[in-house]
Amino acid sequence: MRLSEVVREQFNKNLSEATNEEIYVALLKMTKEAIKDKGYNEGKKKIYYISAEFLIGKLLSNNLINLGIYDEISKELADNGKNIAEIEEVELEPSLGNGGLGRLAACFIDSIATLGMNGAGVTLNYHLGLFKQVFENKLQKETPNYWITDNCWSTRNNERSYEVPFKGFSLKSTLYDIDVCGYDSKAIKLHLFDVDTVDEGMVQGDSIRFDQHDIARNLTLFIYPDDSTKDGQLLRIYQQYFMVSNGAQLAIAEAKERGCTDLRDLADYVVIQINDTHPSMVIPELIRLMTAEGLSTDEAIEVVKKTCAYTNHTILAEALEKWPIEYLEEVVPHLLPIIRDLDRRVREQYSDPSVAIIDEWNRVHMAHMDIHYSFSVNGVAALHTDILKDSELNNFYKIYPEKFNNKTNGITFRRWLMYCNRDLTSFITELIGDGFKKNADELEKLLQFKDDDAVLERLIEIKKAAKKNLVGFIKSNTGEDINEDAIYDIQVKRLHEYKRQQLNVLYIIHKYLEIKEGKKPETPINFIFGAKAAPAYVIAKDIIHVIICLQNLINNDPEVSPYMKVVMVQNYNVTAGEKLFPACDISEQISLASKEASGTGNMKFMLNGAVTIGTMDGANVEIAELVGEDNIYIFGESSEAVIEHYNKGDYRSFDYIKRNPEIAKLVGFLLSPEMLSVGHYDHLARLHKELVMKDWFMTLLDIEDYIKVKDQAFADYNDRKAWAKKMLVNIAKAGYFSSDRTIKQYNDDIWKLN
Ligand code: 26Q
Repeated sequence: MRLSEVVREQFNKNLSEATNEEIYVALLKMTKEAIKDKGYNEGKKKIYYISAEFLIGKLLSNNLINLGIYDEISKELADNGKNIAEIEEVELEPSLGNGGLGRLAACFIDSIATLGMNGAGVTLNYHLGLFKQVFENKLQKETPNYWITDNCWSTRNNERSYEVPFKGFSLKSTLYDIDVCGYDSKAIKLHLFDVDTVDEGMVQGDSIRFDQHDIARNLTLFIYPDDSTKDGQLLRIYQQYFMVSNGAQLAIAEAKERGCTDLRDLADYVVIQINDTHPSMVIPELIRLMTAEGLSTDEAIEVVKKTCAYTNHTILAEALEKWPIEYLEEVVPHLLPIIRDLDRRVREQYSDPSVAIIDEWNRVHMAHMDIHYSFSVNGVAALHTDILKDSELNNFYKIYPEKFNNKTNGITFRRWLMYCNRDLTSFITELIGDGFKKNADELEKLLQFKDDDAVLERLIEIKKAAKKNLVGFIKSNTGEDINEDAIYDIQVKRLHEYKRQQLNVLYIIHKYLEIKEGKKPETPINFIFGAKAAPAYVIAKDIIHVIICLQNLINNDPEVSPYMKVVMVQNYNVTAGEKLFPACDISEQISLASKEASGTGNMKFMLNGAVTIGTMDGANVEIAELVGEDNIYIFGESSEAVIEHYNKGDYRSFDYIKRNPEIAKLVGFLLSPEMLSVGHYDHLARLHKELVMKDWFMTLLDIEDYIKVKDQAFADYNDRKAWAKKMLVNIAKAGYFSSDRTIKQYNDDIWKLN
């Protein structure tokens, strides 16, 4: 049925007379039906990707593209005086994730569907997601992000509901499903478990505060409610257990429906990928469920060891979950005998206390449980996996070398090229045909145009159009006017000290002071940031404050603003990313080497023709190998050198300040009269002190090299043709980072679906 007919049927109107909201509702209905009509992937064995986060973004256009009807629909809309971009605006973006890990899960289910694999995502139906970020008084404020309405992509599935026991009570789940349509293929489901008793009215006003004790009413309100307090941590355990118990019960029920008559054979029907440690309780839960059905503990453990696989996404010690036993006793006492038994078995075999599950302070190390009781342990980029093997998890690697493997992350090109950069996609298709849409390696064919002036010119034009588009977004998002002919230097990612937004800040101060002294850049530069900080992460919030202060100071200074501007995008999310990646010239990937497991924004920028400035960290290393040193700007100390600094404890930021007056000047500027005229003393002073006295993530270690290399990048930009060649090489070499490649590798090496 055509869209105009659906609109007529639903609203008794012509398409040209319908409102954008009505058209959206009609498209939603039409698209949902089209997906259902195509059907779902099948197979004896099924992959359950369990993740506390699925940062799916808006789905309308993505689904239209994957169904192959985007062009047709946008033409029909245009013929009736409507604009598809305005219809897209109607959809609310769910914020079911923090950042990389959640977005990776979303890219993965797109690829699982596209590659025809039998699979599903399992998560929770957070009613208010993470939080919506607003800036008030130059500070981050967190407000609830409502996204569930009568017209959203999830549908209630009344066929599945499970009882989940907690200490003293149990909760019955309700299931909501979102169909994830593959590109030119069938669909899979994202399962979002919920409880009917959840009450959005618990939230206090426009804040993210609520009563953390009333579990039946608050369980699925927010993702990761503040876990700096005991109540917050208990709620997190309630959430995690609710998620995995439902996931495990679902996997067992479906396995039986597919013909599994003996749970000892479960691994022939089910494989569970544990996305970081957040779903780790699925291991004792599966054992509990299977022993309840008559398996011995030994048998149940053997089955689990063949069914579960674990992905590690971080080496930051503070992000590795260790739950106090007493907290688990308070929430899930029935799991404790199982966890203690798993720990006992480990201790019987290995005397090294560093590989035990329960430590001397009675904390349960979730990652340790995963490694002992999964058959696969993977890191998310080559360097990251090497660091796990050689240092972070070396004691485990020595026991289980065969379990460790690398799966370098990837991104779905459907969203991060074909949807968000339609001009570039058409141009690539003109040049090399559309084979790259199914086989991303074909992008390499672009290399034959490396010296073709007309092609390079077009790339520059396409970039310029994307910048123009971003100018409008920035204006509406921040109120700032930015120059469309400037260099676009962009750092978008969660705010964390290890990602070193503060290093970028110091460069901006350097540039500002240079311009003040009369040294003007040949081409103006826009420095663009987007980042949410965890609500309890004080220094991260101070860094946001400093960026907004610089935006205020610099953009309003007539001596400086013609040459540089700074903007902090409010509420950076998937939708904002779709506008930012295509417009970028320089992609900031400047984490302290060894700390960024992979990064995936680096891949999105590269695919859209940005050139990376980065450290040899995470997947930057693989990007550098692929594009070669002429097409990337690498700076800073190596991961080995950084790890050695930590081992020796010999990094002192104060020494850098003492030794180098230039560095002292940049850091000192944070407390200058200029900054104090726009900012809050407490916040500026706290960050200043942190940088001078502690600087745990070694900002000053790399600052000199960063300034030198970044100055070089800005200078090189002025040779437009040479720069366009770098863009082309980056696009051509991005094929490796398709999540289709990643998922094929997961399947070949880990899942082995039939
Ligand atoms: C842990 C304990 C208590 C509360 C929260 C958490 C928590 C929450 C979220 C720990 C970690 C996360 C998210 C981690 C994450 O996004 N990691 C990123 O994963 C990406 C996909 O693999 C990588 O590309 C990034 O390098 C990595 O930082």
